[in-house]
Amino acid sequence: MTEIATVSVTPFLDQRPGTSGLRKKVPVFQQPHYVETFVQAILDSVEGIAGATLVVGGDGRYFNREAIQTILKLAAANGVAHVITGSGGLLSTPAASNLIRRRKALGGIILSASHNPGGPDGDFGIKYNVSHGGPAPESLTEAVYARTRSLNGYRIARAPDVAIDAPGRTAIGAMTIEIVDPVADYAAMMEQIVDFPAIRALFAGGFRMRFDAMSAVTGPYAVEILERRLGAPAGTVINSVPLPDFGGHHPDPNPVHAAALMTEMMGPGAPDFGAASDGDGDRNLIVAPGLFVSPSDSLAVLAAQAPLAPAYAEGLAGVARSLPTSRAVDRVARALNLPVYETPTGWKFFATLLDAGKITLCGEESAGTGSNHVREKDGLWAVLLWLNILARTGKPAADIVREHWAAHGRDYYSRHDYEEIDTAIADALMADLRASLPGLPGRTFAGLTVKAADDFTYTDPVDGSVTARQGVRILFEEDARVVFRLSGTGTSGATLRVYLERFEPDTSRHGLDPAEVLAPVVAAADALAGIRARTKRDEPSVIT
Ligand code: VG1
Ligand code: CO
Repeated sequence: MTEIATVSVTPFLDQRPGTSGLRKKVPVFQQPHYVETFVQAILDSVEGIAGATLVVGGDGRYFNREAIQTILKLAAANGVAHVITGSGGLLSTPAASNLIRRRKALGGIILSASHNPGGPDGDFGIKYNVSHGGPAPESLTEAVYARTRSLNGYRIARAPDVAIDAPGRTAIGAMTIEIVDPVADYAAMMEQIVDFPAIRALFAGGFRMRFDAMSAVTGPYAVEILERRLGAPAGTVINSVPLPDFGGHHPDPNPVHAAALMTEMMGPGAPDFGAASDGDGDRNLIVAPGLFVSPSDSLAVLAAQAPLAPAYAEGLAGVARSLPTSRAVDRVARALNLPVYETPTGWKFFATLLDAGKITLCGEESAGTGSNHVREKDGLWAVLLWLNILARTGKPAADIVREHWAAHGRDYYSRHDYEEIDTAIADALMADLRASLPGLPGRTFAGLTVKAADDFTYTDPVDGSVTARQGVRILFEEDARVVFRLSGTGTSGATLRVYLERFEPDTSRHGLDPAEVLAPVVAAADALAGIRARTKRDEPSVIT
């Protein structure tokens, strides 16, 4: 008989999930009872845990293995009947979402801090996904948070660690544990969505690609799909072995953190196509030889060209983007007469729209793109859809983008992040900005005149839930826009994100440097919010 212990605890008061689950430094999660308390709060807050099937897995970062063993013992003690995990405890976020759906699980516990660095001093995270495969809605994450502050104990099985490194079955007490190949179901799903024969023919014709898995979870998925099933040459996928510290890098697929890939793609003899993914495999970076494709543009191109893939051959029901994502996809929607939705940041807001069949594709400026195939963003899926488009059109990636701009206009775009600023300073900046909103229309900043200014409140068109204070947006008469918000995924201090864009309809002006085009918008943003004076920073920490 497996002994079930009840352990008393003093609640932790800092376990409030952010944009995508609870994220903290590894040493915070390593405190005695910390993981246990948060997971017990999840198990207490979700209805139907007794007898349920759960999916559990993570991106392989430092502390993944220990956390999984703890979660298995908590699940067993709380009456979960069956757990499905990937061998080694590995599951990319989109693969976990797929498993929850395909296996009709009650939900899943995903261990990741996504694009944040890993290792003993890096970041860790835990989030809960519900039965549709997507992140828990805010009503549930807030209930979990309330529970963490009130519970006084957790239940855990006193059992030895179980072996999860190879596919098979094991158990803790009455709870069975099924260890699956993390890639198999996901790869099978991709074969149903995109045109594998066309992509296979593309590679057979000598098409060269570089995929940087950034020493994170996507490596095994990319090797299996790109190299084994699609015939890309061995070595197409680099940094393909998931490492607990991601080789010391930031597994964030943007031009700054994927610098080696960018250098190769901008240099002589660049491959025909470059891509990268993040820590947990839900983000994607797309780069053509000599041309970085901004995630907002990538979403717009995919929306315009998706019907070239078998899964979307009948067209799209609609599209959605998060507030700070550029309006490029709106222009495609207008041209195709499709509904377009603007949501707060974070994938959880797309789930109701996808479930209701209102949209087929959606995305975020932070390199997240996805569709109705799962309820998470999906990095490798976006890369495969791009390959499908390249294979079926026979055009170089850069031509696809330039022709897109010629047809719809170009939304020059950039994001400026000010990381680890003092929380009080960041809060005051946002509060003062909010207070100034009513007086802004008609005023001019750095030559740009404010047309409209508000703090975004979202009303979900499906379930009617209202989410307020999701970002300050300022629209200028000159068809430029700036959005300000504070990050909900950081683990130290505050991160101010400033999202900048400007529309340019004139094709002869589509080859300019985004920094040059956006300079007046940057100046206006500083004049509006006093960023430099308040933060005492001359420059953002990261520009993407
Ligand atoms: C960031 C991004 C957001 C994304 C979130 C989770 O959130 O801006 O678009 O959904 O990370 O992505 P924030 O609150 O820091 O701006 V991931 O790849 O962590 O699951
Ligand atoms: Co991620």
